[in-house]
Amino acid sequence: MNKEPLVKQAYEVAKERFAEIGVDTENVLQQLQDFHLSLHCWQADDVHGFEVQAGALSGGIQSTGDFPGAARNIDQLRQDILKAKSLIPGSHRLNLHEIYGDFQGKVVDRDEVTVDYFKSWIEWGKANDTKLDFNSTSFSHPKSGNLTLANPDKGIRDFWIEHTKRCRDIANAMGEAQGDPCIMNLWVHDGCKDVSVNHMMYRTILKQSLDEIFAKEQPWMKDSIEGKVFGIGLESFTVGSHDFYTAYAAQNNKILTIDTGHYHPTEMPGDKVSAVLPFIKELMLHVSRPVRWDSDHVTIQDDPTQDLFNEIVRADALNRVHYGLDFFDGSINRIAAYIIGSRSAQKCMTRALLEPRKAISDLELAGQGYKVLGIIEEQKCMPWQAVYDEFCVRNNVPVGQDWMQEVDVYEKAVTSKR
Ligand code: RNT
Ligand code: ZN
Repeated sequence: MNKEPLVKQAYEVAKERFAEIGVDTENVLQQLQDFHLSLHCWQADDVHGFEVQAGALSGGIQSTGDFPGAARNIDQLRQDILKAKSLIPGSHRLNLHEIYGDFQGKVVDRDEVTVDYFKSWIEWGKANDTKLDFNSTSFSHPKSGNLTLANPDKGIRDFWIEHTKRCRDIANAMGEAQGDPCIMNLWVHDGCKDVSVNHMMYRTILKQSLDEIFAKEQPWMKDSIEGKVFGIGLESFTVGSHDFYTAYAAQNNKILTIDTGHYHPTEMPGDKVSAVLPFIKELMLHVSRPVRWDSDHVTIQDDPTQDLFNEIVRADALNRVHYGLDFFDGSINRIAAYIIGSRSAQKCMTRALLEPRKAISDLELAGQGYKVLGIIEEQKCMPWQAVYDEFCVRNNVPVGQDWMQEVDVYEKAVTSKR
């Protein structure tokens, strides 16, 4: 069924309903067009990567499930990403990890990596109108252990410092080639499984390693740093905690990454936004979904995600936030995972942008508390989905669940044959 005429009608009604409360839906559609996600490459293959010498996933993270069709090589991964992107409205970036280099069958250790192994990615990005972001990779390696950049063993620590410095060079080259800074995220799993006493020492070492890594000026890349509560097997202590990186980012002018799976279960990641933005210029998000722990389930329109985007819009911080995704569910169709996660994030942003911000802010300042509460509650039933549908139509992607047919065709023709 061609839904376009119905979508148009519904949009016209929505436009009037929102205009009545002072919200311009055309303006919101423009803002949505400027809302770029950075799709994480690692949902396509359960965080495996293309190292010839690749071992099992380690570093306190886990992808569970063995749904058939995971990308097994660089061509398959690129094909999957393009398929997913074709069913997500808007234009989006791709976030690569170092282990996804084009190694051409060569064993390249992490302290040997250079931009040569990412040349084909840079070309692919240009050819497919996709800007790249980057990540150093300290997990899934014989030297990963429990401690990398915070390791008191100088040999191991220097190995990871060298790796991370090289990754910054690669990110810088990507940024320069695309004429737009590449954001390089740094997350290391360093921590302790059980009671430990040298916390100050580990954190002091991590700080020193970061200082050394960040010493080189890199004009075409930006550093973001990501903390965490705990990892599997490292439950008792995390060197790079949220507090550690918040302080480091504030003092050293770095981007702070907020991964929605990295906080205590009742802690709201959205509340971090206005708490850190007076001190930190920019944020990177890893939008994910923790089910009981940092399980990295596919993003949905849940309360924490909605609250996070509301807080960004209410803080007038849209241009200070970068929007990465970070989930890796190996138990379902992986193309669908990208589409569901991305479209859910966009829907949360649509709702956030459609809020009559000025009006409720004024009411709050005028002491009209019940009206603030009332409008926010009524807002949940406003026809926001008609605006999102219109966004899909204008971007030539299927409306509603119609994308599923294309995923099924692709599964049958491509992923199920792997
Ligand atoms: C792990 C962090 C980190 C990773 C990726 C693969 O808990 O969230 O961002 O998910 O680097
Ligand atoms: Zn993350």
